[in-house]
Amino acid sequence: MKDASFLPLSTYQEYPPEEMLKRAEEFADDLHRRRTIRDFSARALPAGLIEHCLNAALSAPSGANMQPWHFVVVTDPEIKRQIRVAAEIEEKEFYEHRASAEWLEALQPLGTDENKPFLEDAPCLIAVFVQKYGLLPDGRKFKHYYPTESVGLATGMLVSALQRAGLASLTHTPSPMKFLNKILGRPKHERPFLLIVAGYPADDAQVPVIERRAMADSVSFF
Ligand code: IYR
Repeated sequence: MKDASFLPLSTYQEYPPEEMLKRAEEFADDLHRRRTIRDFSARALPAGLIEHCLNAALSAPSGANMQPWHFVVVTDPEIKRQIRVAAEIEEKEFYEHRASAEWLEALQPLGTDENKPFLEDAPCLIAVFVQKYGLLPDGRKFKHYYPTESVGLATGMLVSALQRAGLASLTHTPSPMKFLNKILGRPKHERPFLLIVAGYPADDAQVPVIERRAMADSVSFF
């Protein structure tokens, strides 16, 4: 086995207990203020902001530290248009034929349909890909461990970072979304995982009236 090498932990930061509580509470409050939105403004984003949010995502833990992800940031209007056209074709099929009655019923409170103007309106789309395996420069494959879980963690951190930065976001899953590989030139071993739409909300943005489950319904303590 290859020798592991270690260094002293130098980045951990301890806080006094009251400060820990305050930080934890403020962070939770901030995340609870996040709402998925579908009405985006075309306002441009501060330069470098998305890069910082992506940098947060790149800190995610991953199976055997394989970091099995790739993020594609799209701000080019023509590429956004291509993504919208392709997504709306799939979504029309979904709403008219593919979705079960049960699924459509579950989506009813969200008020979604096949029209996806936000894919062009929003200043920034981030396509997240899972690499099913790694590729060495000579083309040999190596195994990735827990790739889906790892990319889920990184994506959650990205969504949290966007919120912390003051941006609104939408976690969008046109289904199927293989068209993203073609439009964005990603290789076959990368599976589109999620399309994140990021930007400022439109002035008249509305959100559906939905509730978050109470802690007692989602968490058990022993
Ligand atoms: N992809 C479709 C349908 C959809 C599915 C789920 I699960 C959602 O949480 C929301 C929408 C769409 O984007 O409209």
